[in-house]
Amino acid sequence: MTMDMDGQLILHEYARSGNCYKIRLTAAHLDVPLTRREYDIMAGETRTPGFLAEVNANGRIPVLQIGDRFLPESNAACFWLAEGSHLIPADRFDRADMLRWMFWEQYNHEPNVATLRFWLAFVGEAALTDQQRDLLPAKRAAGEAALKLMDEHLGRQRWFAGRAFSLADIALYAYTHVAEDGGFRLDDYPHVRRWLDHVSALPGHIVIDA
Ligand SMILES: N[C@@H](CCC(=O)N[C@@H](CS)C(=O)NCC(=O)O)C(=O)O
Repeated sequence: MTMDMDGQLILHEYARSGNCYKIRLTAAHLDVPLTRREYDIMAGETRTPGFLAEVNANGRIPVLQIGDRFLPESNAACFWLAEGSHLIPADRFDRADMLRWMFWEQYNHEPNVATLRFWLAFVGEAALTDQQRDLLPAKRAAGEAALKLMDEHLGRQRWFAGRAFSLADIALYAYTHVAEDGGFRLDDYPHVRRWLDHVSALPGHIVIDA
């Protein structure tokens, strides 16, 4: 596909992050090249005065740099990349429904499914603060509720929004396919399992960095 890319695209990222992977997966489906710049979030590299001043005042990756402009928030960056492409439904309702699932991902899914992956597989349970440890049961229950809702939806339709694979599927795939790192059992969600296989079988698919 042809796109006006306003110059070079640089992804400021931490390669193991699902939020960063969403953007790489979107770009892969669109055959858009990205230059990758890695930050060690475990060492606080997104919290330096230089990063806060120049890249993202919110102190987080991913950030998609488009020429001399910086776009934080994974789903916003995916949306910028996919504008006018087959990854965004043409139908007005389906397009809004795609955004619904992307907002839902950020509010109901990522703060639970991704946070447990980060705490348990990256930080390690022994190194959690008391406050984090107290939050584990609530995060577990909320993550399971999110996966159950996805499973019910995918029992009725093949893709999240409309009749085709879209950014909603990319946004939700990123942390769902690695949910077992956070202690979730994907076998409890057979429709989710089948959908994960459909997504990973698509041409253009790439895997997350280990
Ligand atoms: N809502 C943001 C979340 C970004 C986020 O939480 N980034 C994490 C890694 S996935 C981060 O940069 N953590 C490092 C820190 O907070 O210092 C998005 O979707 O991009």
